Amino acid sequence: MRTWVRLSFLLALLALTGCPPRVSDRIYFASDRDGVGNNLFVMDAQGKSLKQLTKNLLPDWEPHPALSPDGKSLLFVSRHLDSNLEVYLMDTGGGEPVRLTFTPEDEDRPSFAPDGRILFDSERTGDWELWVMERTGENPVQLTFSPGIDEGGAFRPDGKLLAFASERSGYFGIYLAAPGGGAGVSDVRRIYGGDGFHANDPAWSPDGRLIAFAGNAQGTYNIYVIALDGSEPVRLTGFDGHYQDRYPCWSADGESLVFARREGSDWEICTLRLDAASGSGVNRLTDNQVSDSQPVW
Ligand SMILES: [Ca+2]
Ligand SMILES: [Ca+2]
Ligand SMILES: [Ca+2]
Repeated sequence: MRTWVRLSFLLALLALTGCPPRVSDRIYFASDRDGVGNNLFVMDAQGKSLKQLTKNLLPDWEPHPALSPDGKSLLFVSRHLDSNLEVYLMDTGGGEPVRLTFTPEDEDRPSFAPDGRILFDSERTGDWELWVMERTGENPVQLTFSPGIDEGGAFRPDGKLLAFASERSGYFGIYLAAPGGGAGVSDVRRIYGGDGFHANDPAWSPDGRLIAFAGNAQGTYNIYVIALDGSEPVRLTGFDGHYQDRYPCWSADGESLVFARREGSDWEICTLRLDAASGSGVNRLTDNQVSDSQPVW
């Protein structure tokens, strides 16, 4: 019951500012269903109208696609042209991806900043840090300087806050920071996790009031949503078995989340309406023996 009071409060917060117009009604995700590689696919919000977007990505890594705010571009990582991961940019309609990074170290988990630049993590200094670069791949600027992995960064839609995951405490936690004027970030603070269990995959609601994330405080990863006022998060999944849920991403209207669920040996894409009953509102969009993961909406 207490969960419901809390969730109702969070939904009321969302309603306060209304919702922006829907940009994308399609879900992009990674899948090895073609038997060749872990490639990018797109489908509608009912799991229909499936289309394959890439054909030659390697099978042994997660592309971690990200969708631009206007729904016209995708970022992802791949090592199909190199021995390590690089960031690529492509049109959502298809076409040849453009390679943006050329380093001997790995890059991972890119996302679009509201100003058009690209946020990503890289191991180019010998430690995983957050970086930002121009849309052309030029002028990379290092944002974090902390021992341990910093990854999965996401700018709030207004660009004034940065959420990311860091294991600087020994466990992954969700952190907030203010983007600095030059190199680096300021006012870094941990809002959840990082103390005895992990939390990762932060995703801003379209109005910037809430963050969805995956955390394993219950022993396995579940999807949570948290406000920025320091209050406890609300758990949205994990009431119907021992699944692993990761990579939440909001619908453009802020009313639903898409995420990846591992049941047994492979992953499926699921959606969850925030106003549905906890755990019972999960709708599975894929159902097969291959991996379908890292959805973006
Ligand atoms: Ca690289
Ligand atoms: Ca680091
Ligand atoms: Ca599957």
